[in-house]
Amino acid sequence: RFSTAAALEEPITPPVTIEHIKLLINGQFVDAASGKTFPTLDPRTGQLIANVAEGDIEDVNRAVAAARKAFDEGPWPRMTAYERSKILLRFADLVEKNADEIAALEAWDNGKPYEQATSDEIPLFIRLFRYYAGWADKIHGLTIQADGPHHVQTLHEPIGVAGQIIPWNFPLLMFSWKVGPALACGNTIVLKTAEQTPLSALYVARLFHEAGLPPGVLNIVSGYGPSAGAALASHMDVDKLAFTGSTQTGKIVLGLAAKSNLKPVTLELGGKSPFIVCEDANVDEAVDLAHAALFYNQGQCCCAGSRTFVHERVYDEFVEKAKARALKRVVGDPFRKGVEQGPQVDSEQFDKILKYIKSGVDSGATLETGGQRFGSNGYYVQPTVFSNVQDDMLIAKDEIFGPVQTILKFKDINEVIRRSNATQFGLAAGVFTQNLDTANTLTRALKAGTVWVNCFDVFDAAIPFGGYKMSGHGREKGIYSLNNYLQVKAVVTHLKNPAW
Ligand code: TXE
Repeated sequence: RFSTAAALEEPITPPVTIEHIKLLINGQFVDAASGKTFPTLDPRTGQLIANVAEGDIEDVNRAVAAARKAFDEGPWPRMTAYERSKILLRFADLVEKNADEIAALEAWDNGKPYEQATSDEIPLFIRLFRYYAGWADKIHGLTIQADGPHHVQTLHEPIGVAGQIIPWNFPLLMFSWKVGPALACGNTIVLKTAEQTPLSALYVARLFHEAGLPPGVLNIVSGYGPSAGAALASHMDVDKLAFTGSTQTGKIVLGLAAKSNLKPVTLELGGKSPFIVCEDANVDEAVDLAHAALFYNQGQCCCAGSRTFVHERVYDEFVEKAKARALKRVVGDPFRKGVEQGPQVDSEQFDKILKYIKSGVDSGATLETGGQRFGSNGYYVQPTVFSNVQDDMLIAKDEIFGPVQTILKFKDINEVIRRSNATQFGLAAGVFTQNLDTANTLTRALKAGTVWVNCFDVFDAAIPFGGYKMSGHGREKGIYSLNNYLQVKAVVTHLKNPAW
């Protein structure tokens, strides 16, 4: 069964000391204007890790002013792209050198297994900055053949001050997806971290300055959403907003952007992604992949494969094996070796998940395993599997954002396409089949920003990510993200002698 809950009683001391708890404005770590702080808590115990400066409207104003000055007066947007690229590369090197400490902060603040932060999140973070360092000096416009005596070209210019609001599930990855392309394009930034996980961004932002980033180019405001976040989204001097978080808050920030200066907004929001196991699938492989697709990061992934559709011919075998796999999942202190699942990020998420589990039981789904908190300390939840889930149950419709697998049965491909698409979300989908025609039919029919075929959660820096429908607007990563941070200026010059 699960690893013993008793082992949670004495949390392991994380291998890092906390140095940065202030806001980063104009290259300086400073207190909040109000002098206020807020607690960031250890999800293993609910105890205090540190009190962090709490940014609010006045701090956002100061940070935006610093970013504006750094943009308007330079040198950042006017540096050669090669110089900017070298700073991004030096930063990536420094993160690599300090990877263990950064991973420890990430695991401590968020609750994710230290080993996973080290093996997945930090390497993806570094790779992403190296990828965008490669783009910095390859951003350019076009020359265009237009009718009439004109020489026409486009200039691709940075937009200006980017406001960025990130969540707590992958604090570093979300930092990289937003900061990497914005800086490569020559923008300046005010980034608000999630109140649950302010620590790792402050650490890496210091490394950015060591790497040579000029003051004011990257400002970090820790704080709450309705105060600091809303101030950023509605700021008249922020030229572009990028947000990752819940669909509900996405609607709020889009409204704030519209009501203020109509700044363009990219949104990466929630999901309820189907993971489709076809009748010809190798069941053992499908079980393992579907397990990882849901349980990774304590189930706190926007693209989690949270509706596991299984063909009726392999359904019983799949459910049996999925249950066995969940029972083997090692839950425990994220700093212990071999642990696959740590605590949920905070009491709010923990309570939300337990409520959904209760709703699953009440609505008649079969609870195969789990369903309770794990241990008596902190925010651990047992790996939970429901079978016999019906489309109209809340656990099949809402984003649970926890270690709760819901398994649904299907009969034929048209039915599973219709049911997969019958959701407000459209972030990702997984398809498990050995038949090329089935794979092609599904990949073309599914309304999702990413379709993974016989794989899941592949997060290469070059692959775009984003949602259809209420899972968001725009794409991050890859070449697509550059457009989020560039203005296109058409320059039309009259030609006196069009013959040449
Ligand atoms: O999200 P919020 P929460 C989903 C997931 C989770 C639920 C709630 O289902 O259970 O959302 O999580 C900032 N103006 N996702 O409450 O509120 C906030 O401070 C401006 C999916 O944590 O969306 C934080 O920095 N900003 C998701 C960020 O928004 C505001 C990842 C995200 O918080 C604000 C996280 C406001 N009025 C949760 N209110 C994903 N797509 O991966 C809050 N914020």
